[in-house]
Amino acid sequence: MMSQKNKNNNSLTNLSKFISLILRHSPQTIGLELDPDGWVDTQALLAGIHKTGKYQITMPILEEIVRTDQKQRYDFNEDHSRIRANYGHSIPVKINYPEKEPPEYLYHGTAERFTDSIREKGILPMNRQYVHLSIDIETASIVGKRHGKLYIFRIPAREMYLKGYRFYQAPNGIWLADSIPPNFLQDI
Ligand code: HQG
Repeated sequence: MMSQKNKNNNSLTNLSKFISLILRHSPQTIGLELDPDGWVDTQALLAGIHKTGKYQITMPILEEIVRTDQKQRYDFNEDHSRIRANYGHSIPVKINYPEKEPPEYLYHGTAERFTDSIREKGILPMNRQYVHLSIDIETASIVGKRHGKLYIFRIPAREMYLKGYRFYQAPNGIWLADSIPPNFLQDI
């Protein structure tokens, strides 16, 4: 039998997934619009989610979700009057991710069925604004398995950087790039 604690965790996870949907892809679902830099009014988010009738949400619950999120998916502004997603958007938003020199290698976990297309066209942002890259193989495995049978590409990020390609870092250590051309895909 599922414990109360698990039930609570599951419902917080579902709520967090819904918040991701709103803040990354589809704010119009609850009648919101993102600012150009991705922010929405926190009270409007709470009211909009409440109105769906699907989730119990209060400011303390939202603050707990933001604070405890394992991947730092969300941020409040200083006085918590606004909130945004830190990465993963499909909507164009202007978040000034710091451009940084990456480590020698980054990794991209994907599904085997995408690899022919990736070898041909490179790694593209697809529905998102950026390609998301992982700092290690373990993290890339988790990302890739979401899509099916895991395949991991190694990316010589430092070499690309020295050749003029830009890399950015989201607040949680996830690396972002505009795209990875086929000639920089390495098998591991
Ligand atoms: C693939 C999650 C065919 C790409 C994760 C990936 C991450 C291609 C899929 C973050 C392609 C897009 C992002 C091409 C790329 N042909 N397929 N040319 N180029 N692809 O979910 O990187 O938990 O948009 O390999 O953990 O999997 O939501 O990107 O398989 O951090 O916070 O197209 O989202 O974070 O899938 O994941 P996604 P992703 P959260």
